[in-house]
Amino acid sequence: MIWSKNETMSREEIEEIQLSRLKETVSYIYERVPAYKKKMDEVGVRPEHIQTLKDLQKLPFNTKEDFRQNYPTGLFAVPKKELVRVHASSGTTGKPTIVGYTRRDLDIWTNNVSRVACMGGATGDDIAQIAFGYGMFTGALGLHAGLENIGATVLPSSSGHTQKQIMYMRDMGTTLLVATPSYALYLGETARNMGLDPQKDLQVKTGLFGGEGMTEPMRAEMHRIWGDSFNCTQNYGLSELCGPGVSGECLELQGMHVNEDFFIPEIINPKTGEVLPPGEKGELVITRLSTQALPLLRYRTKDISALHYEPCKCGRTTCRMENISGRSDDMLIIRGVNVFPTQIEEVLLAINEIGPHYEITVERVNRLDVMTITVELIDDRLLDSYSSLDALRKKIQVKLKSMLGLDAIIKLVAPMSLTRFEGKARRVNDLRKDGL
Ligand code: DLL
Repeated sequence: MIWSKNETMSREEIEEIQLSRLKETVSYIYERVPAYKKKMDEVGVRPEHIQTLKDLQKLPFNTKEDFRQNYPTGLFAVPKKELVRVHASSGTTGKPTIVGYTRRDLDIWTNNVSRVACMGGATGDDIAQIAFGYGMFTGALGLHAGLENIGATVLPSSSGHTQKQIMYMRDMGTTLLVATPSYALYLGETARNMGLDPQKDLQVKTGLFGGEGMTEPMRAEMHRIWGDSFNCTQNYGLSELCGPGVSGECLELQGMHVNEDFFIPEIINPKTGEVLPPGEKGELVITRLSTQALPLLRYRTKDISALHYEPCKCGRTTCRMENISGRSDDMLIIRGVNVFPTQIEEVLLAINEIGPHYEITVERVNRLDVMTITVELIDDRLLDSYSSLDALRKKIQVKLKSMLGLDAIIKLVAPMSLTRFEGKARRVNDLRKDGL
């Protein structure tokens, strides 16, 4: 099912809507967001200079750093009392990135998520279990609203308590699962460990996965668990651009269709900022249109992708972005949570007993991401006392958990035992790269 007729417009129609919304958005931001007006003034661009879609390239970029500098709500275009919802995602330091929505923003967001859900095969008959963590993360409430909007029955089971999730799945006859792809694999494995055959004992026919990338080996594994005819798609978004609902795979699996009447995607060379032609890989930059609370121009997502404009066999004409193949910064996604090494460093540096040398290792164990942080002690006398070592380990764990919301294994090692670097330090060892 195609949710909106705007997904099947001709290229001319799409571009016409984009241009008129772009002009409107640029004037709106220029009048209402002083930080962005200042940036435009610095490069000498005024709203009337935007006459064609190509003129978008005259505008300065935005990054997470702009959110940091304008924390918490300095990039908002409406006063706080006009907001009806606030969400947040990780920032590059201790402070999160705060995003907000007016009533109208929520309605647009919901409809965009409904489109993405339909792209992945969802229908009003589905019983949809949402196994994303409810809270400040945009994933859960975003998919929740989008699925309710198409008439599906939503089960907000949230993440965790995995065996209970399986019980709900079985007893309620869940037909659609929303989760990060790694959690979906873990759910499947847990079902098997509970003596169930997911293909016979459960009725899950559709998976809408996102919040982190799903590699092709992961997709193949999903089919092994849930069956060959399982509708297994992923969708994409980020909090700064409302959350999920930016783009999603349709059942043709030829990349993720961008909701182009609300988002203008560009691909740039991350080093030079130069805009690259369709088909070329680079950093995805997105302009968010028709938004009241937090309109954003040329937001650098740091995600690596490419754009394709040929219409798709599914009938949609919106452009497709290739599934994300990496990031142009060092952000890690661990169990769907965005983690910047700088956040970890900030916690470690505030603890007296440990030095500035550390290594982060992320692996996938039993389908779940496991993060181990190896930290050097300042004084090796601590190694003689098991109880002090254990207390220190726990202290680091608690501080990291409160900063990131994630558990980590902490290994404490003797002074001078970690590798030293002459150039840029390589502190992150991500061993999950090969798919599963
Ligand atoms: O993850 C929004 C979302 C939730 C999208 C649920 C889809 C489903 P953030 O927490 O701000 O927002 O994280 C955004 O997550 O820049 C990507 O690096 C990564 N990401 C999200 N979806 C995908 C995907 C949500 N399908 C960051 N493939 C983004 C690869 C993804 N990476």
